[in-house]
Parts: sequence; structure tokens; C-alpha cells
Amino acid sequence: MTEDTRQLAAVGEDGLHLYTCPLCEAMCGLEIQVRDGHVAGIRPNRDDTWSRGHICPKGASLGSLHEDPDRIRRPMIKVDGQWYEVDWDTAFRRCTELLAPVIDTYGIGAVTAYTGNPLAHSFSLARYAGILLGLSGMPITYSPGTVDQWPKNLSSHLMYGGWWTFPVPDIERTDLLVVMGANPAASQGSLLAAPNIMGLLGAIRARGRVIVIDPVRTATAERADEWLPITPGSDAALLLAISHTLFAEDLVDVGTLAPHLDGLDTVRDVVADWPPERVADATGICAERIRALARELAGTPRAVVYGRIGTCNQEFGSLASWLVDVVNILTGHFDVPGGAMFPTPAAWTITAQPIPGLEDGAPDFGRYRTRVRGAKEVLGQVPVSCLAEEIATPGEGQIKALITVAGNPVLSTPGGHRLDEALPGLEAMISVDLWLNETTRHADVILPGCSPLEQPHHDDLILNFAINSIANYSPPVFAKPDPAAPDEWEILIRLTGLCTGTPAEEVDIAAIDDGFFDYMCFTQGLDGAEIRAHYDHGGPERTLDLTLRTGPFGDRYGDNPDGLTLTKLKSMPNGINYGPMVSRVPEVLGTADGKIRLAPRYLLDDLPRLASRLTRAPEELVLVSRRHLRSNNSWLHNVGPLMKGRDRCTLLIHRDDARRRGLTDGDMAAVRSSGGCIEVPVEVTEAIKPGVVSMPHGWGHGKEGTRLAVANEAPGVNTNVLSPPDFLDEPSGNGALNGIPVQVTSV
Ligand SMILES: Nc1nc2c(c(=O)[nH]1)N[C@H]1C(S)=C(S)[C@@H](COP(=O)(O)OP(=O)(O)OC[C@H]3O[C@@H](n4cnc5c(=O)[nH]c(N)nc54)[C@H](O)[C@@H]3O)O[C@H]1N2
Ligand SMILES: Nc1nc2c(c(=O)[nH]1)N[C@H]1C(S)=C(S)[C@@H](COP(=O)(O)OP(=O)(O)OC[C@H]3O[C@@H](n4cnc5c(=O)[nH]c(N)nc54)[C@H](O)[C@@H]3O)O[C@H]1N2
Ligand code: SF4
Ligand SMILES: [Mo]
Repeated sequence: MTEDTRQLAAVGEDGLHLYTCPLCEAMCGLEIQVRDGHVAGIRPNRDDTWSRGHICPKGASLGSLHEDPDRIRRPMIKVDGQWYEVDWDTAFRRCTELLAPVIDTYGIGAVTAYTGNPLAHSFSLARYAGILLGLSGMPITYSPGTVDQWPKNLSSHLMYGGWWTFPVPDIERTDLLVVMGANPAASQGSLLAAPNIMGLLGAIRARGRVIVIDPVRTATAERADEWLPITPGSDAALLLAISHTLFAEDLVDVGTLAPHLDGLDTVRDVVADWPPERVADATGICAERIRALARELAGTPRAVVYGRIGTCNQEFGSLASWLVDVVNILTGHFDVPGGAMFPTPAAWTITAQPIPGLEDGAPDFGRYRTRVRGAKEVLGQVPVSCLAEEIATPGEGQIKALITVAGNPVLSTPGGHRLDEALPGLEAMISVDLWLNETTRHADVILPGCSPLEQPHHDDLILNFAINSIANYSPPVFAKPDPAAPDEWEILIRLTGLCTGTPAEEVDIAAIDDGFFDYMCFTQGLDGAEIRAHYDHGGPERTLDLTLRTGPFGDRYGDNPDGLTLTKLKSMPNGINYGPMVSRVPEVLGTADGKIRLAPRYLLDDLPRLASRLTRAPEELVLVSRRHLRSNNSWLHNVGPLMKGRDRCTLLIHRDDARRRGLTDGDMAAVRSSGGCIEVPVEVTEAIKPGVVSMPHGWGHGKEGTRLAVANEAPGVNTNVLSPPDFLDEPSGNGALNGIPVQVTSV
């Protein structure tokens, strides 16, 4: 841990500030120079104990984000279609006026919330989302979890008895990395927090090999040793065939994990039916290559398979998520250095707690079903694509009021255009957001939080996916312009109180905060009242201190005097790095018998659906999604410096597929699916598997009533018009945003 000799400026003062970028899982340490009250420059902090000098263009643009004139700085209410800036008290009163009658008339069942992705990266929101979702009484809420990692939550719940107990590839120490359905060159890592991830991949190549399995020759594949183009949606079949080979060639070696495994024989029996020949056509990867891959994985002492969003938000996401772990386990690359390991987060999160009623992995899903479609609940969520129909369909239980928090479902969720049409039918909509965008334009009230640079930062959820155990606290760079303005956690508490019958403006924030804190203490076997006596304040800093002090390195309020506290962490501006992951089986397991369930029945029951997929006639073309380094889902398109360069919202299409349709580079094409039709310029390439086309999501700006001057100049089109709301991974209810059958024609 380096001694810092730099002179750091105090909050709000000119000079040098150290700040952790809150935009993605890479958690880069930044040096921010402030001059005359403005960001004069952002550079990587080479002394950061985690990121050691990595940065990307997004982090470098935090100043522009902060200064974006379109960013909402004061609450706004809409009256007769016209927006007015108001004071906070008026805004909360308006929330009460709107929401209380809905609850009185229809009950809380007519209210729901959508909580979006930036919430997971926010100091204030992440620690307090549990209050809104857990205490407001809303029976069903929605999130992008069901277009993202729900299959992973499901397989982890079933295998390890913990719905956020995710194994993470130890890319710092592996010699063979197989990347399936991830493009870290753009995303910078997902459910895999690593500093300078492409640098780490380069280091693996220097000592071993990197193989990318993806329908697209992505920037990650370009920088790998080998690209295996796979047919979208067929990863589970490939992994079954790899597992088959491991058993058939006697390559299975689970090492010291043996006493902790349940179901190994079942797996052997199941995969016996899946020889490589059976899946070669469907995957597009020949049987011999599949066998060689199995041998390579088994024969490399430190190897690991990493599957991410391309293996999750597809038709067989649950099977693929499960089988990635199965292959790592069968090859002995699990819970050992260089394999897939369970991180040890320095601060724990409320998500580490079991879901009430689902404590031990009993596959008790479908505890309730959605009203219109009858979609089953899985781990407390239903598919986010149900939201539009629940608002639009009249009858008992119809959704009449919506609270959005840091989300833009109109662009980001399947069939978002239907939501766009449904939202005006609501009786009340409240958005906790910083921009007037495609979703929030429908709100009646917008409650803005601070800009990231006006808040402290310490990641929370992301530490659960990090390849090192780290802690890093950043004080705010700027002071809040209006010290009386509530923080976002306070906004969430007021809205929670409002849902339970107290006017928003009268909610006792401290009482609810204390109650939540006491519950968190209770989960650690501590008495909340006693622990609260240590503090003269509440809010996220108190919560953070609790989760650090009762975490694996914590001081346990004096029991371990040299242990970690927030005060100690604050004295270390470059953060603390406790080093790489360590073996955690069986202690990390939450299953009743303390074993890993290798063959959960609920997942095996999905195999016939996969089997019938193999014999299905091939589609003419299928659509997959992609990300770009300078985007962040739908919301960084208003930052000028990030929008430089050529149009990113294009349809990638293979040269042969383009030629057959009379398309050349830059032509407009019509893309049609069972969900809808859009027109988009094509980008002809050889870096994609024939039969596959690719679009980025998060575009489709330029809507009337939005305030996004830069984004609206280059709006792009919304690919989620093409995502059929009922195209799902059945076991998890996760949206299949990849592998969508489409037709492409020249316009
Ligand atoms: N076709 C396709 N669609 C996809 C995906 C895909 O791969 N393909 N990926 C899916 C995935 S993985 C995800 S996570 C979702 C993301 O979908 P969402 O979670 O809905 O995220 P965004 O669309 O980026 O919207 C983020 C919102 O948060 C607001 N915001 C930003 N910072 C803050 C803040 O600090 N506080 C508050 N209150 N608001 C803030 C922004 O203004 C914006 O309105 O998209 C999904 N959609
Ligand atoms: N710059 C930037 N960073 C981001 C985001 C962003 O929007 N921009 N979003 C953040 C979020 S919310 C998330 S969830 C993460 C996601 O992070 P990643 O998982 O790395 O996501 P992508 O970059 O979309 O890469 C997914 C890859 O899956 C491939 N794919 C599609 N279908 C299949 C399939 O059936 N099988 C296989 N094997 N591959 C397939 C696609 O071609 C694509 O290359 O990124 C996060 N980081
Ligand atoms: S990679 Fe970029 S967006 Fe992600 S944390 Fe680092 S600077 Fe921020
Ligand atoms: Mo995501």
C-alpha cells in the first residue's frame, strides 16, 4: 500500500481530487483536477491500489457529464403538459397528491417500480434500493435484471444456495481463458470486475491462450488467440458436448471439490446423450474442435471458462449459465487459483441475504404469476417485458402508477416502444432520474439526485464480482449546490413511506433509516440500537461502515482492533487491496446440505426444450446485441466528447448476406422481426458469422419532449422494437435479446 504524498484538495475546492469512476465494474481510480470550480482534467490515478492507472473515455468525460446543461438539477413537475421547476417540498407534495389517491382507490397492488442499472453503481441508491423494494408493499417490481443476469442468479441459487453467489474467473492467474458471449474490450468486464481487463487478457496470451466464442469477431476476439464463431443460442449445447467429451475420454477431475459435490453421476448420465456430433451443426463448431477444446481445458492446469451476457440473455440462458460452471467444475478449475472462484467482498451487501421464503434453493418458483400473460415469478422477479401489458390492459390489478429509479425502459427493455405507448395511460408516474429522456418524459414528477461528482463513492454490489478484495472510498469532488436538497437515498425513503400511507413530505426519514439499519445489524447477529450508538449520523456512510466493519476484514466494532473501518479507509485515498481471491468452498455455500448441487432438477427439466432447438430449421438471419466502449446502455449519448466519431448505431451484416440482399456499406436496410420493424444503416463486414446480424441497444433518441440536445442530434434507432416481449429463457424468465429471428431487406 503506497504512501500518498500528493496534496489533495478538500471537497469543493480547487486542486487535485481522487475519485473512483462509478460508471462500470472496472472501478478505475481517477485524478480529477478542479480549477475555478470546474473539472479541468481527468487522468488515471496510477497509485490506485486496484486500477493502477487504467481509464477509458467514459471516465475521462465525467466532467462533461457533470456539466451537461441538460442534466436536471432541481425537481420538476408537469402540469397540463408543461414542466415547471419547483422546490423540494412542492415536489414531494405533488408526489403525494398523485400517488395517495391511486393507493386509496386501487390499493398498493396498482403501483410498481422499475429500478435501472445505474442504481447498482450509485453510492446512495444501491444501499437503499432494498428499502423501496422491500418495504413499500408493491407486490411486483421490475428491473433490467430480467434482461441481464437472471439466469446466473437462478443457476447460482440452485447450485450454491445463494442467488448472488457468482463464481468469477480468476483472470489474473489463469493460463487459458475461454470467453463466451462477452466483449470486455467494450464492456470492460461484467460480473467480472477487473482492473484494465484487456491488459490482463494480453498477459494471459503472453503466458497461455485466450479463446473467444462469439457470433461476432469482436474487438476482444481480434485480440485473442482464436475466435470460434458460434450460432447464437447454442452455447448450452456446446457445453453439454464438452462435458460429454470430458466423461467419455476420462478427463473429469474435480480435485479436492469431490466431497462437496452432489449430482456428479446425474451429470454423467445426462451428458451421455450429448456427443459433439449431435451439436456440431446447431452450434456451427465441428465435433473435432469441440473435443479438442475439452482436452485443452482439462489439460491446462490453470484454465477457466467465462460466460456473460451473450450466454445469459438468450433462449437457453439458464442452461448455459449452469453449464459454464459445470465445465469449470468437471475440469478441476473451480474454487482454485486460475479457475472460477468466489470473491470475498470487503463490504457485504443486502443482496447477500437469502430471499425470504427461498432460503435453501428449493425450486419453489411461480409463487405468483403476472395478471395478463401469466408469467411466473422466479426469485422475486417476472420478465420486465410484462410491464407494458400490465399498464395497458384494463381490469382488476391493472398498474396505475409507476416509480422509475435510474432506468430508461422505453429504450432498454424488449418491446420498449409498447411501454412508450402505455406510459401516458398511467394515473401517476414519478421518476428519480437526472435527465428528461425517452422514459422520464412521461413522468408527472422528476426527482433528481446529485451528479456523481457531488456524492461520495464506494462500490457495493460490484465488490461481489471483483478478482481482488478491495475497498476504496472517494469523498465528493464538489459540494452539493443546494445543501438542503435530499440525497437519493432520502428520496427513496420518502417514496417508500408514501407507498405505505404517509404523505411523502411528512415521512420520518431517520426512523425508516434506523429500522433498515437495525435489520442489517440483525442479519449479523448484532443489536441495532447498540451499534447505532456508535454514530451521530445515518445514511449510506453508516451502512457502509457497518458492512465494512462486519465484513471479512472488519474490526467487528473492536473485536478485531486492527481491522477495517470507514474512518481507516478514508485515510487511504488510493484504497486498500487485500489481494486475489481465495478458496471459499464449502463455507460460501448456502445449500441445506452444504454441497454444490451439480444437477438441479429444475434445470434438467429444460433440456428437452434445447433438444428440440437442435432439430429446428435454421433461421434466415438472427439478430444479436453489441456494446460500444463509449456508450453505457442508453444514457451517455448526451455527453459530447463520447459522441465523436462515426455512427455507431448500425446493423453489422456479413458480406455474403449483404450481397444476397443487394446491400452495400451505408445503405439503409429494413429489419423486421415478429416484434416490429426498424430502418437502420448497414455496416458490411467479414467480422461476423454469416447468418447473424448485430445491433447496439440504447439508441432511438430524438423523441418529442425529451431534453437531450446532443443525443437527439444523432438519435439512432431502438433495436428493442425488434425484441419480441415473449422471447424468453423459460426457466428464469430472462428476455432473449440475442438470437432473434429477423428478415433484412434493402429500403
Ligand atoms: N437489445 C438489448 N437491450 C438491452 C441489453 C442488450 O444487451 N441488448 N442489455 C440490457 C442490460 S444488461 C441492461 S443492464 C439494461 C439497462 O437498462 P436500464 O437499467 O433501464 O438503463 P439505461 O437505459 O442506461 O437507463 C439509465 C437511466 O438512469 C439514469 N441515471 C444515470 N445515472 C443516474 C443516477 O446517478 N441517478 C439516477 N437516479 N438516475 C441516473 C439515466 O438518465 C437513465 O434514465 O439494458 C438492457 N437492454
Ligand atoms: N461501454 C459499455 N460498457 C458496459 C455497458 C455498456 O453499455 N457500454 N453495459 C454494462 C452492462 S449493463 C452489462 S450487463 C455489461 C455486459 O458486458 P458483456 O457481457 O461483455 O456484453 P457485450 O459487450 O454486449 O458482449 C456480449 C457478446 O455476446 C455476444 N453474443 C450474442 N449472442 C450470443 C450467443 O448466443 N452466444 C455467444 N457465445 N455469444 C453471444 C455478442 O456478439 C457480444 O459480443 O456491460 C457493462 N459495461
Ligand atoms: S473502464 Fe471507463 S467507465 Fe469503467 S470505471 Fe474505468 S474509466 Fe470508468
Ligand atoms: Mo446490464
